Amino acid sequence: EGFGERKAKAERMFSLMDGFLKNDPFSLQKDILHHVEYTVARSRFNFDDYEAYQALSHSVRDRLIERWHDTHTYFKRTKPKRLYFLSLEFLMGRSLSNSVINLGIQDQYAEALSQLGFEFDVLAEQEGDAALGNGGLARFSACQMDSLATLDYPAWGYGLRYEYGLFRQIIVDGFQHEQPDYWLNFGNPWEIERIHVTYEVKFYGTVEDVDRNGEKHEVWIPGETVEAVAYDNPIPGYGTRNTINLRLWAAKPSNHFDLEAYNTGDYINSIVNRQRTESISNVLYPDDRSHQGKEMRLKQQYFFVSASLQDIIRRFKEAHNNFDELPEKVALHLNDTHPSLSIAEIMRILVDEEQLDWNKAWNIVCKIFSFTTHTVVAEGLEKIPTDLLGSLLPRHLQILYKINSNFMEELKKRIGLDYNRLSRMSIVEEGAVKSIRMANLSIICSHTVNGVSKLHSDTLKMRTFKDFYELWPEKFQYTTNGVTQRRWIVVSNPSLCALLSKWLGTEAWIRNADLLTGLRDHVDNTGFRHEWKMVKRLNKMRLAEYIETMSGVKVSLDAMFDVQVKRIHEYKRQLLNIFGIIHRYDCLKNMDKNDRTKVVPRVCIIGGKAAPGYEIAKKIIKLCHAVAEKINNDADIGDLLKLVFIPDYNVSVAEMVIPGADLSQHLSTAGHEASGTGSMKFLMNGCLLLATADGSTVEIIEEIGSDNLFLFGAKVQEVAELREKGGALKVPLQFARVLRMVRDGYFGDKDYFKSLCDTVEVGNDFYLLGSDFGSYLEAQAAADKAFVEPEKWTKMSILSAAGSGRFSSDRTIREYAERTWKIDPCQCPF
Ligand code: B1N
Repeated sequence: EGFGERKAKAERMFSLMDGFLKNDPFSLQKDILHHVEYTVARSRFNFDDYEAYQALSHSVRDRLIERWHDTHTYFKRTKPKRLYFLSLEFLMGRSLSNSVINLGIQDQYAEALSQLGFEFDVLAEQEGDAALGNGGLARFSACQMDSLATLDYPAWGYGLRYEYGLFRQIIVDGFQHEQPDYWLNFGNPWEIERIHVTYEVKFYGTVEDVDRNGEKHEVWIPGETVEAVAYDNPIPGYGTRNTINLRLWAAKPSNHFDLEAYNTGDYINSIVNRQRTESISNVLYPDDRSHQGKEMRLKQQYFFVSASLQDIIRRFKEAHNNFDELPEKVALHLNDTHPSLSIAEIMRILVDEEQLDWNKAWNIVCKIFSFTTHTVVAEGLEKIPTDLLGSLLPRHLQILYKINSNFMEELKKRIGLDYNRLSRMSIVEEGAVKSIRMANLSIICSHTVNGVSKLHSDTLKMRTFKDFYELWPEKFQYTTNGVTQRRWIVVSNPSLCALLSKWLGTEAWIRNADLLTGLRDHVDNTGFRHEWKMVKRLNKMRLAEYIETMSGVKVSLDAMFDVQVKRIHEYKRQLLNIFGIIHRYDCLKNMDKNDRTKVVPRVCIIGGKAAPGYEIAKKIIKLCHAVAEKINNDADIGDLLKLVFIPDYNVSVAEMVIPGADLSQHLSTAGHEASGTGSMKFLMNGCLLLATADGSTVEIIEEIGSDNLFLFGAKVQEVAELREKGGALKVPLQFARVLRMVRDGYFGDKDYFKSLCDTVEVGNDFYLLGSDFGSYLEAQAAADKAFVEPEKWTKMSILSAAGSGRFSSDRTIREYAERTWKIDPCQCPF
């Protein structure tokens, strides 16, 4: 078929299609009803909210698919350099509102639905979260996908389609219990199953020497084969036709599976065995920042890496015929070390399968990878025991050894025989358990190593990766994290969105968050401030209603809504917050009745999940409930203080909690939070921060000024010194008193809380709760003082949002694209 014929055929098909789908309310209604009848298979006269949601989603999906096709046809035709963003975690949350907003047809849909007797917002609530990730790292991946699409970059995301996302947290008697998140139960309209896009992924087996043209070569003879199937998730950009792809892999048994067993007649057993292979992509590991060397996790990583790279190489070969061009056409980004087996896998493909010379392959490979690390301390870095790796992926282990021995040779030439340093920099860690250091591998092979904030990057250079920094200073960069204002303002805070557009005189801030600085021009306008306060109040109402349904606690809208929501970790110091609340309660109890009138009423809100095996984190959750029980049932305290724990904190809960917060807390011991991205979402929503000088907070201060937030605690430089003092560390009396109350069983469960109390006892207090407590209380007092002057508070709130533009993931992505990936926008014409 010639080009002319193909074009004629395409035009005829397009005319049969009747052009693109139409977006006027009448056409939308027709489409929704069509899906009610033919997709959901319900009667047009009888369908409930969930069925309406399904039909609605399918009509949105159709529109996404059109743009997805056009975008990819355009990329294929223009052959730009592409970015492949490799991440084992994506926290996408819900898709409906986000898609409709990014497609720009929100109003049309609202009207179409109301004519059918439905309300858009009610249907949107029917959707469950896609929770294929743990916390900040995973939500940051999702924000970056939104920005890549919006800024027209030719990018693909790759991930795993876990059948069980992050566990659901339920609270029984104050204790966390985990329940499976079988999120695909009711179908998922946002994915497109590609039954024909499949790859075989191999495991186990042996490596054998073969002779190839008189030369000895190693060849892997695998022992088990699993098939990877692609599921595509369209990611629409805002204000552009570009719709990029997030391709997630699911495991299914290969058709060649266990032929032996079929022949020997063990038919039933072989079918049962197939289910084992399906289980590879079954469940997301719920621990962030701890790596346990589990075989299934390693299998997941390799399954993901192998399928993604086969797909990427296939696409490359379709358009290009020489691997020398790879670095000009392909950028591979490692989101943390989780996908770093990619390095060994691509070497295996180029050397073993494509038969490139090792050195030639290595030179190519070193030009295509970039790496972002989200970890601060060396102990948190990922390591894989060589025993495990060698049995699952014998050829890859050989490749890793060879990469390492080449690197060691080169290194000796550069630094001489400094054996301590050589062993620190080696990819292979000798020791009780010999293992592969995935971070060292990633650094060695990547052209750029990114930190996630300025402070984080300084720590990487001076401590965590000092040896590597001294060898290759030019590799080390930082690109401060960001969040997308589309999700975190436009979707989650529509009233603020309208207010911003009104006073900025434009909606352009939705694609250019720097324009938010324009709010500074209106900060002295009382009319503006009044509207600003009204928006906050509206969001507080929404949150208060939610709190009442979830926990039965009635809260006053006049109280300060004080929020700490994030994964539960000792370093994030939720315990500091709870101790502060106990102290506040204790003060109220001991206060003269007349003085109580001057007290600022507070609603303290805490939410977050503890990793299932993390005992101390689980005790923190229990303590929070125990303290809440006492305070909330103390009639004497009334509205002056309430404490509520919000169960099952996730993306959609965040969308409601964040806009309703007056104050948010970010309490990590300085030097432990690589960046932190929650703070950026609160900032955009005009919520004041109470925070330590850690991670990206340092840069937030540069943008909004130290007068507009409540800063406290030891600085990074002081932390090491304080730790050295150990038992001689000064701790305020109030801290000792609060600790004593918990120890003495004031909140019950004395024995259960003992080990928790021990973690903050003088001499044992690694995260320095005791020594930061005094300054924490001062910051809290400053927040109270500011809150009683509503005009002052509102100004601080406006100036927070006005300074949040730098923390848009659009800025993050533009920096990565220009500096690290060297890719250009590629906008599909309308
Ligand atoms: O990544 C976020 C940062 O804002 C946070 O400061 C950082 O703590 C977070 C293993 C992790 N670091 N490491 C992880 C997640 C899952 C896992 O299996 C580690 N998450 C972070 C975004 O940069």
